Amino acid sequence: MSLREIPVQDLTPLEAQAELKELARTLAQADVEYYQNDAPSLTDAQYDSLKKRNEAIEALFPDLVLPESPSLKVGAKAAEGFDKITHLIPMLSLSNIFEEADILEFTDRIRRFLNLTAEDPLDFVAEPKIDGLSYSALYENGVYVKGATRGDGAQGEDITANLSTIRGLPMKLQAPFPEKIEIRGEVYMTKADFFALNNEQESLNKKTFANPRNAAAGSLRQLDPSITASRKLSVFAYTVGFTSEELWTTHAELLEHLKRWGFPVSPEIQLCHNDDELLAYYRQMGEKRAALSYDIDGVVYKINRMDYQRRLGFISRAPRWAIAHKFPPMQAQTILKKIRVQVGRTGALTPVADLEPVNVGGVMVSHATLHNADEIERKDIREADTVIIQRAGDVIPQIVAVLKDKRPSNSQPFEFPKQCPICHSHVARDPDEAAHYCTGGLICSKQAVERLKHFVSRDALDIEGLGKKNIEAFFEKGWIKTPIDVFYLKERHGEALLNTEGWGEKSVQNLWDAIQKVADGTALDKFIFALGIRQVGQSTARLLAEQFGSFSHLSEEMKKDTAMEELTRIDGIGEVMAADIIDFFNEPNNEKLLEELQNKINLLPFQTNRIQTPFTGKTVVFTGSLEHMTRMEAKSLALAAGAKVSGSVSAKTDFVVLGADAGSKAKKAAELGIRTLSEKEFKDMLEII
Ligand code: 9MJ
Repeated sequence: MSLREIPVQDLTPLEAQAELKELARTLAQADVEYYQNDAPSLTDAQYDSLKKRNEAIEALFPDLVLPESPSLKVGAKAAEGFDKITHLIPMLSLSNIFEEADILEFTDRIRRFLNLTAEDPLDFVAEPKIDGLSYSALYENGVYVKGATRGDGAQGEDITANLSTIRGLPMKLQAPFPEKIEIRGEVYMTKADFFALNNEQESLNKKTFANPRNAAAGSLRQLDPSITASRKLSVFAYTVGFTSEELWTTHAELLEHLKRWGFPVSPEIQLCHNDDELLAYYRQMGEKRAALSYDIDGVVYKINRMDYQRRLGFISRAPRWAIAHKFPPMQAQTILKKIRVQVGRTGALTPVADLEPVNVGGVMVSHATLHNADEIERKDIREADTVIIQRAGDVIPQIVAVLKDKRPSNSQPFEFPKQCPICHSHVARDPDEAAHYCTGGLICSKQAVERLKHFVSRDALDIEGLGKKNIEAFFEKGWIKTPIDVFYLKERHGEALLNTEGWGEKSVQNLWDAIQKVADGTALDKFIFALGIRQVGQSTARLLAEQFGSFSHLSEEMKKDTAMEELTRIDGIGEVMAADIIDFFNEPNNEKLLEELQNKINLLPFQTNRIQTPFTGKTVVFTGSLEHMTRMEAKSLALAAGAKVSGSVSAKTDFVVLGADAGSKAKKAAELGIRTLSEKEFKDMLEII
């Protein structure tokens, strides 16, 4: 049983401590992915459920709250590249509720806090919760002077120039206005602008965005403001941070001032007088959500009276006077028309469900992932079934349930194909893996096309202008069949391309320039990644580039009997992956291709950003018991200093670090004439005092 499955009240203090640490790490990582990389790894509901569990454990074990606890943070730290701005007043996030019943708890809590009876009037303003990025815009004497992101709530990024490019944001306020005022709201991208941007990005072989929120974040957090200016961003204003003067006594009045000063304010906002009206608003917005031109992920309830807001203040980093009521993941019912099996670039077969198209929260969904054969069997998913599908955030739609009572009487369990649907080669399955593979290799045209798409993709050779659709078209025409053909395209098919519909002189020239750029100089790690060796992702490609320094060295070493040993000595490469790498370099077709590619591409040596140390690239062996550090600590210090750590002494060992009572390894080092170091010498060489 994993820690997370143990009910909070049953956790021992030791388990609680371990889990708090783990939760802090997971949530911090999710923050970085969400705020800085614009690529969330968890859905909102998953994130919130982990955060809730963290809070529940902290409530039971208050002594164990970590300094880096996620409950003490609002968002992510500011990214490198922008100057930091310290907010005049912290920029808060909102606490969340998920259930309708939680409304009563929220309003009850407020009544108790303010000492109001159930009969005392208590008004709320209910607003849609825009799924964008919060901004702060500072105005002095009615003129826009500074813009910031929320960052971690205390400090954000200086986006003064970027924010000023958004058309909806006024650069001057309509008088009268406070001398100094900080307006806060949300930057977002409409659904239509998001689709248009992604289409454009795709045609240029540039990164597409998973959803409008990420597109807005990626567009706003550009170091070059002209890029922000070229993207269509929108804003709403919904609150005020610092103000030199408060001209309003309720939130509703503030919204009127915001409009008068020139800010866009959501037209969906409503004044509510009781819980029933809040609930009705929540349901009404849930129904309206799909029809809105922008994404919302819930609604926000705010206490209307400013004097009440002041009295209520804040709990940790969220106001007590407001709460976000989130929508559940969007689900819909539809018919699964067909189970189709797709072939990927490595030959992996992935089943996909073709659905009767259905609107799920504003997005038409016609496919869902089925992961693998086991998943289909476990959920007993069959063609013609009526299914419930779910779309949460950016996650690919999934099938959550099959309505078995609606199953046709002649229904049959799905049989996974025994032949590749493209090349009809035999399908194999590794007993340790869930995936099935097409064994067709080079003769499978789908694998070939997918490999080509990968070869030129953004994280690989990054050939702008050679997007997925163009690769498919060029493959079909027979112009690009293997990666080397990219570099003969101009010579052999340049004329024909100029006469091809959709291509003009400028776009053709841009393509030649992009290909030439790759030929003139490509980083070694990008090239290794581009080859699409099974299991070799970007980080393994980087490891290989770093360890072997040049491509010729890597391919020479991979042909020797020692290849397996060489590879598995690298931290992060295991035997299975090593076997795939060795197979790749020893396959005769690949050998020829690699030679040709090396003649066409100027491969640049790997640029390491690691500091050079006396241990960089050296092999270190530890033996005996160390006095001032554990073996694990010593090993990680050596790895951090760029060393390889080995368990046994051989002619390839560069250093042997001797602890007390070092035995046979010390003797062997002496025999082989290998340099030995005392623990102190090792530390001195690392410049650790
Ligand atoms: C959004 N995201 O639409 C607030 N928000 O108020 C609205 N966020 C908010 N209000 C105080 N409508 C802190 C955050």
